[in-house]
Amino acid sequence: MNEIYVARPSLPSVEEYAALLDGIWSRRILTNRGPLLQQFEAEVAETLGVPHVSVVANATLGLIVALMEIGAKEVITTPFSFVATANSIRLAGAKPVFADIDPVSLSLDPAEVERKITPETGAILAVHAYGLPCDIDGFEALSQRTGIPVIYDAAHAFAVRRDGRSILNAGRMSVLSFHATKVFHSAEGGAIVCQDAETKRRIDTICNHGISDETTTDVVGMNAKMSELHAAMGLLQLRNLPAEIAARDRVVRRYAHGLAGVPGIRPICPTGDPEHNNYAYPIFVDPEYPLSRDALYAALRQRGIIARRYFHPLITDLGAFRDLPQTQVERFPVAQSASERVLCLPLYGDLSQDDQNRVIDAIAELGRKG
Ligand code: T4K
Repeated sequence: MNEIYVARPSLPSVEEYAALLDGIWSRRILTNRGPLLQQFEAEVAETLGVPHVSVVANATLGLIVALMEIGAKEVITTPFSFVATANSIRLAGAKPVFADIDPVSLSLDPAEVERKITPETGAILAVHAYGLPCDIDGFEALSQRTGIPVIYDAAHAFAVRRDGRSILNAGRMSVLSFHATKVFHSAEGGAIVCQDAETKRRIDTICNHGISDETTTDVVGMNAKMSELHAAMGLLQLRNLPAEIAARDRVVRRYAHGLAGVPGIRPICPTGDPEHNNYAYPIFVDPEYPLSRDALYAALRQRGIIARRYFHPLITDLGAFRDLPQTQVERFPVAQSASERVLCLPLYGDLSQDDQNRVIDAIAELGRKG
């Protein structure tokens, strides 16, 4: 029996990729803002409907660069995320301060953030978890009132819109992931979205070791550049994006239909919403379901279905973060509850109907037997 993974990257044909590799071989420009990278950056901006994009080697570096650009010393963020969110704060030399999340969006709650603001707070790093938009209006108001900039970790939010506009235009900057497991990928990669050319210039400088010309390095930077080989993959994947999102939409509808009658199984993301990107299929395993979330996770694994508990444990319970003064004394009840109940089911465009039926039938059967 084949294993069914939570994510599976879509791929262009080897021939299409080889055709772009031919150009790279003949030019011998492999990195440092080559022609494919520049074309990729322009096409990403156009696809997303955002003014400025800086493509980077991955979202973790993108987050670090965004935080370096702001120069924050203390950053308020969520404990309910992939560890990269909090790692980036520490790697940028800042102190993470955690606040609880909203029970519906599963993203940072602006009211909880406000309670954590101190004179040292330099930025808010909010995550659009599973591509569900944060309370953008709440953060906009908070940012205007306090002058504290908001950065969005939009690793999951490629192509997500609200009222017809990209949510990536909110806040000071948004950071995307183009990792292989995402809706849109370039194997490894990411991007920083910003609203003005001057900010983009500074971001690009930080991404290139802080070098602004051959003899000038006025800021400390790093290497966050994407290679031409990754840009080639990204360019081809952009062409595949509408088909991938449409295929995921069909998978999501089948889950919604197949799991509708299973008591205690509750989908978290919308079904059939053209503004959502169907990045993941997280469900809540509620008390009416006879198995706990962890028991369901283990039972599915025994059947070769590798669902994932994103995000468990909370970042604040991970060894790298639980010894901070704040996390030793404070709990985050809403985030804790979400972390104990969420399970992400396999979702990708070419998930076969047979494989998806295996997932649905297993959850339904375990729900009957307990
Ligand atoms: N912020 C947020 C909110 C994030 O979720 C992430 C990353 C980041 C920031 C940082 O973005 P990057 O710096 O990575 O660009 C995966 C991804 O590696 C990670 O990118 C992602 N979030 C996170 C939620 O999931 P793992 O350790 O769970 O991945 P892994 O290797 O277990 O892959 C999951 C499944 O996908 C595997 O069981 C099989 C399948 N798979 C995976 C890869 C890599 C494939 O079929 N092919 C592949 O190439 O972190």
